[in-house]
Amino acid sequence: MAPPIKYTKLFIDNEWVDAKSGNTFETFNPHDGSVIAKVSRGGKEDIDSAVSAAKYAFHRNSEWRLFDASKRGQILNKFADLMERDIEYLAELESYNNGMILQMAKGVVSRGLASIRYVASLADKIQEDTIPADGDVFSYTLKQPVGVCGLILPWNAPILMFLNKVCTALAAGCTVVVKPPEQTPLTALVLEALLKEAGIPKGVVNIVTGFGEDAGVALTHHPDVAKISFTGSLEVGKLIQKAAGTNNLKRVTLELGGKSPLVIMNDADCIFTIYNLTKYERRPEIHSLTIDRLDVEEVMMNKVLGYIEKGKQEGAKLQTGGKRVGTTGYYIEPTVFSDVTDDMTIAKEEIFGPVQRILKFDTLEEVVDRANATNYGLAAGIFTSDINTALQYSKLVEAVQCLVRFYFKYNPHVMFIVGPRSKIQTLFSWDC
Ligand code: TXE
Repeated sequence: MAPPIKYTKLFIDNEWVDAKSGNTFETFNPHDGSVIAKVSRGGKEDIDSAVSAAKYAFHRNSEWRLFDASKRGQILNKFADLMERDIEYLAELESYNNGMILQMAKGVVSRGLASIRYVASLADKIQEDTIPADGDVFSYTLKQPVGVCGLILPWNAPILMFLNKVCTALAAGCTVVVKPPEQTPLTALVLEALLKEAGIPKGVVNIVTGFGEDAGVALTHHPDVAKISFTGSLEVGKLIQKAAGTNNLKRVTLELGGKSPLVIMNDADCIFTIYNLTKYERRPEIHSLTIDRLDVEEVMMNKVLGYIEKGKQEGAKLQTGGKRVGTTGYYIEPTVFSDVTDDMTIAKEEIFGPVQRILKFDTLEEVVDRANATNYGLAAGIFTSDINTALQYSKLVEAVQCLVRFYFKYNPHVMFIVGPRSKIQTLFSWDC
């Protein structure tokens, strides 16, 4: 049964309001493409209202600014308690609007609770330095919240992205305007209701649901926004960086696309089966434990199917999958290509869907150079029994994080493959 939809309006200055334009947009259930709800579509005027509310709440004499740092931590812990109380509903709504399976959504919410409590513990640990200065001088640093933060979220992990950005900004004492993804706006609105229930003061957290080209652009160009934290595409990240440079030089933090090289060394003691990969001496079976990967909307699904066709046209060998599942919803079969070469489109560009590409290499040095030759550097991984190999690869691969002997157990893209050891070292590439 579908979870109840409780919130569909903007949240500005502690009130649920319609967009000034009165406009709304539909949000969909990726499982069957049906409309779940109509949500307020905020634009520039609504962003202006939200930013002025956040700016007022950031005034040096405001309730929020006069809070003890420990009280910020207490409110965040109360927020986590409320999320725990409503964990079933949050997980069901995330699964309903984003398409991830319920078990994964519950795992995501649980991880989110842990991250809130960790960040809450830091609120009163932001320490400064005293600096030895010559003469009769007392010199020290004072770390201050940067101000109004614009937080722009993507569709692939709505709750986790909301918590990672909002809770850290609040722990630091900032005020925020959140622009949730137009594909999956619903859980952000529920989280806002829980923040209000937890006692966050008026104007500290504001939510403007809407699209990038109006609400998103207005936020990144607003002169009273001190910082933007963005997760999304490389293309939009460049636009945001440029907007900051041509306006008030606001700070910008970007988490963009990924092309995560996962290296399987010959000494990997994890059991692998690579089935009928013609170039391999062995032809064992792949037992894919992969979950059918949902794309959140039809345009994303068609983009991934386009890459699959491109892979076939350019000569990669389709080992399994490659098609849409059924005719409703946006499911794509877990797909594996072998005989992929670095010059192929599917090797160079990010495919935000369940498409695994298998490439071969000879030496660690070679595979590091090839892994670093992409435009991305988000995550990487390696399976090996040799600690020196693991440490060397982790040091040399250009990625924000490198996982050794496991890989994103929450990530449905990743195909868990079991069976006898492959004889040839392989470079698996997954996007995540
Ligand atoms: O991102 P977009 P999407 C990558 C991945 C994916 C691609 C597109 O490659 O295929 O991004 O995903 C808002 N000014 N990642 O469409 O378009 C938009 O409304 C301001 C990797 O989700 O960048 C949404 O809220 N805001 C990443 C958010 O930006 C703008 C996770 C993201 O939209 C805007 C997600 C503009 N001009 C996508 N245009 C990861 N590392 O996990 C759009 N937005």
